[in-house]
Amino acid sequence: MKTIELNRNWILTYDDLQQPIQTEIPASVMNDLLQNGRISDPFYRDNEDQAIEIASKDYLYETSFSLDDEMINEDSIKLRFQGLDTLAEIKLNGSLISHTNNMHRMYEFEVKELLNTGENHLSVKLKSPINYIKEKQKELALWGVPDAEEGYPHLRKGHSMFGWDWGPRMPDLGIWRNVNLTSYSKGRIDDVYITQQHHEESVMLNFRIGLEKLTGQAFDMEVTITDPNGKSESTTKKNVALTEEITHKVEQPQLWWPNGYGKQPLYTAEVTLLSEGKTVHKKTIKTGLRTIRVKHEKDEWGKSFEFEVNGLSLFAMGANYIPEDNLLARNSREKTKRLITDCVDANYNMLRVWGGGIYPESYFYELCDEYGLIVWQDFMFACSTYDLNDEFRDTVVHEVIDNVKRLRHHASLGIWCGNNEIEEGWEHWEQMPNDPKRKADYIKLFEYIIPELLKEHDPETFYWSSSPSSGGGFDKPRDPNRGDVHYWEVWHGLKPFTEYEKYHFRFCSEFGFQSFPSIKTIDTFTEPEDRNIFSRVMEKHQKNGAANGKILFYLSENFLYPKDFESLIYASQLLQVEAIKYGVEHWRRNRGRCMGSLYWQLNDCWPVASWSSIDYYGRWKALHYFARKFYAPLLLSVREEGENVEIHVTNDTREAVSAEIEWKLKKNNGEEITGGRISRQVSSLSAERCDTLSFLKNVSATQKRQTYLECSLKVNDKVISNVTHLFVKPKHFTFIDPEIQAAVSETQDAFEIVLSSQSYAKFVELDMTDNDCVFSDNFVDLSPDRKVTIIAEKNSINKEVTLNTFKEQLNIRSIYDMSVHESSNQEAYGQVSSN
Ligand code: BMA
Repeated sequence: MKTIELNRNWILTYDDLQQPIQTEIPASVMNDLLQNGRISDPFYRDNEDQAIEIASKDYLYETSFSLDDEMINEDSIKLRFQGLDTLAEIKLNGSLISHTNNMHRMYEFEVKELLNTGENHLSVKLKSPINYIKEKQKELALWGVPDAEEGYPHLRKGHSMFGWDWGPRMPDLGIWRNVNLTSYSKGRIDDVYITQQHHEESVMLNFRIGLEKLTGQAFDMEVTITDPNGKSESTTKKNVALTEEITHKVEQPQLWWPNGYGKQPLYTAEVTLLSEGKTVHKKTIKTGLRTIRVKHEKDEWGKSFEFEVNGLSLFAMGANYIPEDNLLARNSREKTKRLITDCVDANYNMLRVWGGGIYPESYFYELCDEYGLIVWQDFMFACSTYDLNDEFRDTVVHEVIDNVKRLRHHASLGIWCGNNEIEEGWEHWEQMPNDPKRKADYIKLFEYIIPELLKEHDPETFYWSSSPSSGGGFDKPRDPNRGDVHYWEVWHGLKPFTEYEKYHFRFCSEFGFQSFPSIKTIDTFTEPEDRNIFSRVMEKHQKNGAANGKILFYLSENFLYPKDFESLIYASQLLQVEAIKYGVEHWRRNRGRCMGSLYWQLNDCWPVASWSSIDYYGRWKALHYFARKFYAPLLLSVREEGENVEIHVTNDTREAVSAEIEWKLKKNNGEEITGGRISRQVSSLSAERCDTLSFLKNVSATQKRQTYLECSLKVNDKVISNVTHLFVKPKHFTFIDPEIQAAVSETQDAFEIVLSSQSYAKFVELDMTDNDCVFSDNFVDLSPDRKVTIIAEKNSINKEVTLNTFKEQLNIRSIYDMSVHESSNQEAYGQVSSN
């Protein structure tokens, strides 16, 4: 068997293009035009507007390649496209091979009869997706979200490429994944499906192998398993049938665990097809040994929804993942790796691949395997109605089978989910037309066709028909006591952050709050005159209609009016922190009843104001630093209940801990008023209220505006976390100028910043003016008696800098600097009685 890649030497042409463009696969029209200076950056200012015109034309990609006799003489030659975006007419040496209609599936064609020894010519004509959906929409109007181009549900192309409430309307076209030719004689391995049976001391692997045979000759099969230490063992079977089962026992298995619960050892399975002792075809699959189950069982509150890995129920912590770039040709393993490691750095154990985008590249899942992130995988359907005609059904069936076969062996794959929010839409969204035919199509596709396909191709992975859902059949998809919930009353519903506490969802798979990205990111798409959140350019990069007003509403509820544009950006990121932290801490305090928190959203596909915690350029917003804190395996949290202050510890580690908590009630100048210590044993995988403090009844309303609580959690003499808590909204708290000092020194691999302050400082942000850096901690709180050391690893800075440059570029601000302070007069504090 021989494979040649056909990814090099392509040219792009179209009607108005004078000079053809040389390119490579992955290729996209907009990226090729951009790279060759034919269009200006579509992400800059309002350049997005040119995209629809570009996507309203047809384009031609062509390549030539030569083949030798050896390849031509084989019995079969397959031309394989891993991803065509989307409406392609494929010709080989002038003969039409096929028309395609689905970017989410793979296409393979037998082409032996069309190929020549020597030069061959392959062309892919891409038809305009915009013209297509317009035509189809005229024939049959399908409902979809108004933020995307009308008619998008007609085409199996990433929905959000047509626009979303965080995405530009930029439906690029391209050949977005590998193209290759494979020649073989005798036969090949068509399909390998591995299942695992876990026993006390061993795991039994069962291989179901499907063959394609082009000869009557007998084949043998060898299965080799290599463990994470490199030790191999093989099982052989002679004279195999077209479908064969082989079992292989792994003794003393090394189990795969999600991040935070253990290691991620991976095993390699090699399946070899042999004829007369010679290798005919070999397939290699990496997998991890684990069980992942979703427990959806009746209990005292309703019905659980919890992930159980190797028998251990875990609290899912993470966020929702959307496509990383609107121009898909710019994606890379390197960029995805950075994003995945950023998730691990923030203590995630799960990512939800949201259904309105694309099925990610295989390296995305390989990275999730390696780093221990469980993948919640939606099928690519979201917030829309579909017409389940024969053509649509056929292409979706291929799409499902292709992706299930591609992804089912990944250790990280935790759940298949039919779609995003469509069941909820039918039940709760007024704007969704009540169309019985489309509703019947919904049931057929998500509650019959897809689960039937999964029974055949991946019965081991749990299937959930929609997110959110209570189990399907339009049975109260928003029920807080069953299944998963998307909770949007905080943000879309303008409810206060405290509203989260009213609910004890079983699993909150979406909730979110918007913020603006870093000023450095805003600078990339604006001119100075645009830097006002209501400017036309800033509004172009804000896709959720009423969102800027919402940010300002929540701002008015929580903070003083910011003094300038940059302070407003900073404030928006703090609001986002306050919202999401409030929700997560509440759900983690209710561990057991609630078993998951996935905030909306991890990342951005272009520079935009959105719900993300990491922006398009990979810059961490305040929220990502806080995710690291509120998703820490050991979480210290404080909550007020009337006159009482509760101190909670949530322990998501596999060991019980002896928690030493120290609390201090302090004045805004940092002076200690009273304090105490709490010692408490917190069992593994549990949440405990460690104490209820009653000092608040002695603190007057005036004093509350000048008093804060500082708490630290120590385990084994190590401070795990330090938090401060205000008893009034930050806008009503009297912050004194903290006069923050930073002593910066250099070690071989890092810069070390020791922060100190003259009075209480909240949300102290460190940033570099021109460079980017991920700090060991950020947005910290300072008290005069507690210095905080922050490390900036040199390899986390995007450019080599000297100590002097680092110092020059280091910007520090806190909540005090956000607003104008006219006077330093303070209200008198008075006495706080100590009991
Ligand atoms: C959720 C998601 C997305 C959307 C987000 C923000 O409902 O599923 O469709 O972008 O909310 O509105």
